[in-house]
Amino acid sequence: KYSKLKELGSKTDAADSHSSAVNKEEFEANFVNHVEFSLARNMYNCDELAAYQAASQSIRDALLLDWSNTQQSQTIHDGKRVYYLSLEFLMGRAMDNALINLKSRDVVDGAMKNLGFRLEDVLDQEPDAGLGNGGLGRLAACFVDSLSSKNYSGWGYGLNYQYGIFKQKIINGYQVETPDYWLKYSNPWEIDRHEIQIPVDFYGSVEEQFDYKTGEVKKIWNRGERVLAVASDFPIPGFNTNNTNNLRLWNAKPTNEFDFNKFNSGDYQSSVAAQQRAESITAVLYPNDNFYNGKELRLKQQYFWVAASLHDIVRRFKKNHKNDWSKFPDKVAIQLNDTHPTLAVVELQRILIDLEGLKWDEAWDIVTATFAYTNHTVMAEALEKWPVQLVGTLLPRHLEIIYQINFLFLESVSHKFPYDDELLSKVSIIEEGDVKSVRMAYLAIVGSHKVNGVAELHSELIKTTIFKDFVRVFGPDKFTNVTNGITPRRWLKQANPELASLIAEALDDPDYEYLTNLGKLKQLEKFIDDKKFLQRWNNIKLNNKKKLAALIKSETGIEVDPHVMFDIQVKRIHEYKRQQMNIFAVIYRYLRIKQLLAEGLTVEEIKQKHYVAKASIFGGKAAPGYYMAKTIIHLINEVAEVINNDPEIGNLLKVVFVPDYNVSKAEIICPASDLSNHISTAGTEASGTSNMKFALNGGLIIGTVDGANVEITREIGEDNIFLFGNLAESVEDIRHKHFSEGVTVPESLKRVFNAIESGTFGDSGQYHSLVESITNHGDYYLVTDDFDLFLKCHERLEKLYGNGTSESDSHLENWVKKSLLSVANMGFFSSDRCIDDYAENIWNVEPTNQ
Ligand code: 4GP
Repeated sequence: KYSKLKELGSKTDAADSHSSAVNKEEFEANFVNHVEFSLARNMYNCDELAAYQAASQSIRDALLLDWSNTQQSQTIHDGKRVYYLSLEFLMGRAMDNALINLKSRDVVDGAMKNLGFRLEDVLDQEPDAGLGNGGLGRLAACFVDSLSSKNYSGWGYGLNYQYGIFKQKIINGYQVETPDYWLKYSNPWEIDRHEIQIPVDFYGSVEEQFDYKTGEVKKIWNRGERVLAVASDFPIPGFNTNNTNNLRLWNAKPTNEFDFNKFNSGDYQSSVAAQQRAESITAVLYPNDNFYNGKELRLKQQYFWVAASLHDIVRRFKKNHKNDWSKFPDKVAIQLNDTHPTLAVVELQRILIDLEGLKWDEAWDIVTATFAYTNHTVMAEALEKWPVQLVGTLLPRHLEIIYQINFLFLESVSHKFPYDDELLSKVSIIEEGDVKSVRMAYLAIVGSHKVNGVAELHSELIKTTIFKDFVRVFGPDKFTNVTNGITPRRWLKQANPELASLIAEALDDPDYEYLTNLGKLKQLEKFIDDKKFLQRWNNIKLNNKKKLAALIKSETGIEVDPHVMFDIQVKRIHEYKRQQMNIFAVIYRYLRIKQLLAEGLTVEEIKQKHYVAKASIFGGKAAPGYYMAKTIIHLINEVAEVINNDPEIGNLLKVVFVPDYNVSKAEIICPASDLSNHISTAGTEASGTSNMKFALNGGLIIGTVDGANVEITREIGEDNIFLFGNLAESVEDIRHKHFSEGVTVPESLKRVFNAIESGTFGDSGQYHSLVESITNHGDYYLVTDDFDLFLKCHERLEKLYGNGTSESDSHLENWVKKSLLSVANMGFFSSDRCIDDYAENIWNVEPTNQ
């Protein structure tokens, strides 16, 4: 029977290579087959949505061969595997990415034409997989792409939320959230693994049992509620390789256990309700970025996910190594993406001591050698602290283990620093106080062998601020830096095919090998004095701006002239990212333009002498409970309404808020910027990654000396970036000064506040708290201190941009050259480099041979 199956089966021989590239005839036949048999339709009633589904399933079929070959060969090879645990994977769309990584885009483009469809329209049918909030989740998505593309054996583990990040509508200028039921139509990229079901337990109590044979006390967790974790797998194709890793996302399902007590007492409804409650665990992504809000369901999500993932990882290990636990850290590396998965540290210790019978110390050595932790923020409000009482109720055995970890840790600290009680209370995993809490970041540090920040400045900051006491305790070597990166497959080839193609031509690299060797971009420098090349470069930018203008028109009705400067800020809305400062600067510009008009200057004269014509383009979601962020969105929209409808202004200034910023929109927006804003208060943005996306696509940056802006400057040269603002080392002093001496609002900003307060942008009452946060509440984010510097920086860069058309010679000389030099020097920011860095310095793994 087996040999017959093998004969009938697809080629699953691990040695078989290049099985995945899509063949046109096969694709067409497969497509029709899927239309007829998977979708139960026929070619006469196959609309674009059906075409998307049939095409995806056909491509997926090709992908699955590589996927199973990869799993098979990784098992045989038995090297060390990496597991990236992240509560968020902000994947965006899968189809175009799969076509690019399989190098089959042209073939499928042709096939779709044959079948009567335009590939672009079909691609547009795919909903974004919005299983993340912002930077942290998108980073995870870039990392799984690089793990595959660089031939590592590396899986992602996360949750398969039924509702991803909400959809943002703008109604009367306000953000309105609507649910994103992204699985409305079945998801062709998801492989249901109904057979992989892992029971996860909650609540209950801990019992002590005395073992007469060993004389030891055994801890037994008498569980309460039980939920099943059922796997869904997403193949992650690598670029230019057959290596296809897996992203495994868990779904919560009820067990078959039935509450007979309730059933017998006739309470059928509530016994079913309890079962339904199980599914709520993976129903929805919490929509907060850089913010901790301690909801019980969130803690349940965290444990559900880490328990299922660890069970899976341990099972895979045991298949090859039985109980040879000392080998575990040689075969398994687990990266904690922020503190969200920190309970995994406790769970592995529990598995080893309670279920596998290891001694505490032996188990703990294995645990700490396995885990490493990445910190993504220093914002105090983002640091997770779960109340002890909540942890104890939900996970009674885990709380005991946390206490034991803390006890032994503090004991070791007091050995090293005798009589330093202050230090003990500072580094304790348990925070005493009104609400006794578990400090998850401290638990993650103690349970890991390495801790990293995500840009040099940030990695230094965590050592000197939030984790400084741990540097004393563990020494500086435990702390390291891995500067973030982005995948050039999605963020150059997919988002900006024209530029990617020009670069391939310039580098004489028809196979786009530079996309996995991004340092090669450096060779672009030789075109710096090639005027024709610069013009082609600039034309591509113009084309991309036209595409964005079309998106803006269809989303907002606003007409933007693609020849004006596109000045963009898209990211989550947060006071620390300072969209408020940007919109205040737009208001200031508007007031000045009105003043100049009143003084008798024409629009043309203003363009010649004062301001370039530009569109200020914003986008981003606010957490539903973040009032101030929502106020900022409202202000932007009201300002847009006034300026865009002011007949005197023409194309001199337009303001746009693009609703529902997401990955697919970012793919249109990033290639279309002349200038993008990365203007966080120094020391607050851990890294930023959209700065990298914009720069890689030839947009220049206006930014503060913060996060990865610092390293971008080092790589591309300070002449090619516009930096301004107070430095991180001054921020604390300035904040103190604000409180002791009060805040000084510069004249420029006063004018803006006066305009707001006089009702120019609608009822001023609604902006009160925003203005007050600056004038009366200490201006925590230093808007008053950086505002004039921001305006000055704009003056400087606008001179370089030129006052004529964007095609003029001076524009080529002063602007387009900078754009080229930026791109040429962005090689460092490939996420491939990050993954190699993690592999070498944190995980100790090597790529597999392909
Ligand atoms: C983000 C940081 O804010 C951003 O600077 C960084 O680039 C990104 O992580 C990836 O490292 N943090 C979050 C968060 O998204 O929720 O803490």
